Amino acid sequence: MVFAINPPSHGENTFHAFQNKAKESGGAPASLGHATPGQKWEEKPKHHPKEHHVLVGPNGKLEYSPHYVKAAVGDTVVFKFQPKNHTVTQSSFENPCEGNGGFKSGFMPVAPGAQSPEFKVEVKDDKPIWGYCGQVNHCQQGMVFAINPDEGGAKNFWTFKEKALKSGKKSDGGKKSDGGKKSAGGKKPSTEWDDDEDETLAANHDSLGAADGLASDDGVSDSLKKYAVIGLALLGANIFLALGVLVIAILIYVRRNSKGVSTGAPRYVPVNLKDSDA
Ligand SMILES: [Cu+2]
Repeated sequence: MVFAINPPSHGENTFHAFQNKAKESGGAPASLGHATPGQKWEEKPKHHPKEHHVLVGPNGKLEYSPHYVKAAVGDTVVFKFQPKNHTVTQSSFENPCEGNGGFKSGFMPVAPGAQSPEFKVEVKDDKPIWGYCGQVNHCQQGMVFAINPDEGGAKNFWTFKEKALKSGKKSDGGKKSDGGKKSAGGKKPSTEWDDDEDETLAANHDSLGAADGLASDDGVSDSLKKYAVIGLALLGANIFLALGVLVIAILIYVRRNSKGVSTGAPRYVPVNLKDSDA
């Protein structure tokens, strides 16, 4: 099934000759004009390398979006850093929050509204690639990613993330408030549960962040700061108001007293009455 526009009716390049060439090529797609004799069509279409885009910390969240990607060998995963200060660091399935000597973006501080710096990871084989954010306590709050995890098997992204979350709890003195939830049903955690967990952990992290001076890296602690400022302002306003009321009260008191002495007294002192009576 071929066609031609304005083919010559004589010579080598007639439509008929073109059609015959198409038939000779054994059903493979014929290309107009370029079908030189002896040219063989490749059996397997070549894979065109793709770029997979992953946002690092979108909307201030401590996560990569998407959490994991499926990429073919030769593809590139482009990490785009969103505001705050994150990293893209390679680790291993066994130790999600520890570098394994592989790729490392280093810290990427991004101001709100600024352009997203990028970090590219080339997929060289089809083995899973695991990674995390190296910012203090981000990995322990589940900020991990994977390329080609075994989603049908044991080494899937969600198990990897659980490991990351657990690695943060060890240093917390064995606090395991979520133990019950996780084992219930033995299923992968739902996203809803994940969000809850992130929030409680984020709250825990705030005190830590404030303590080690990294509070500004956290949106949550930023809002806490705001509340603190508002609270202080309110307190200040209250004190100011109280002082004002006190000053007014003193003024009124002083004025009343002085009235009693200077202006009020001469008018109503019954001295005149006494005088007229007498
Ligand atoms: Cu991070």
